[in-house]
Amino acid sequence: MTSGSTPTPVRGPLDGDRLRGASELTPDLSFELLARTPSTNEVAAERARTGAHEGLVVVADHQSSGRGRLDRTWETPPGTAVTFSLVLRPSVPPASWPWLPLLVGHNVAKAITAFGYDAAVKWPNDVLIEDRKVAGILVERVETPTGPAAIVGVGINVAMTADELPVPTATSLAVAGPGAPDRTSVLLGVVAAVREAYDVWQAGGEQGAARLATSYRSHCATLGREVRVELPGGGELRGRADDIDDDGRLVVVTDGRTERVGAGDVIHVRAASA
Ligand code: BT5
Repeated sequence: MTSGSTPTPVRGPLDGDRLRGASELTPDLSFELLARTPSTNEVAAERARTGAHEGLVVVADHQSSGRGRLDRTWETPPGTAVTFSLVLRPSVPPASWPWLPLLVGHNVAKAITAFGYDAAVKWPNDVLIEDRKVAGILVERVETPTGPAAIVGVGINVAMTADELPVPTATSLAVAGPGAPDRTSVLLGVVAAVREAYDVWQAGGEQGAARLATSYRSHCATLGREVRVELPGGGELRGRADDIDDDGRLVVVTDGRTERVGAGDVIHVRAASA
């Protein structure tokens, strides 16, 4: 199902009634549905600064100027994607914050897997199906009068046809297999998975942190692969992705040396065992 001749998947607006129902049933989540907005991360950051509680989910039916990391853009044609931002107010120690983006990527991948896809997370938090990006995550810290908040932005390609994919490295649920779920179901499944995992992690102390690290390591598609890492300041690193350390950094073995990378774009070159 990867050709441009794939029939156009069913389109329709997000279901506001289902989101209202979910808000009533799950007190730790509430949904604010916007028909169109430039960036849900910007709206959610503003809501957090003016007192939004943990668990507010700002959803755009269409996001017109989505942001990626490092001033890059996130493009989604109307009616084809899930784009939302979840406000969190983590109480874990500051040293644990770097794990939050990894937790989100891991659990978005798990939620997509639960819909029947073979999804995996590429360090730190790109979600891939067959090595193509189906979801991107942008976690930003904002200062608010009641302490720092995390804005967890998630974009998932749901109903795009092959012709609508913004870049050749992208895929969508509709392209990856027949019978893609509707956008509202994807949104609710993903938000619930992330919120639950976050609560378990927060409540679990050191044990929770260790469990997350073990689970992330065992599902991360990057480990064991030959990688090229484009570093944020320019320059790159080539080697074998050997581990994720306790601070969430990628450990790369290159020419017998061990380097730890806290941020960067990873390109999977080939499987180490190939
Ligand atoms: C990301 O950045 O992957 C983070 C994307 C976060 C988007 C969400 S949507 C809700 C919330 N509100 C926002 O404004 N943002 C968040 P990065 O790793 O920098 O990847 C960006 C790169 O992915 C672009 O430069 C393109 O090459 C590619 N790209 C753009 N749109 C894409 C798409 N829909 N699917 C796959 N790849 C895409």
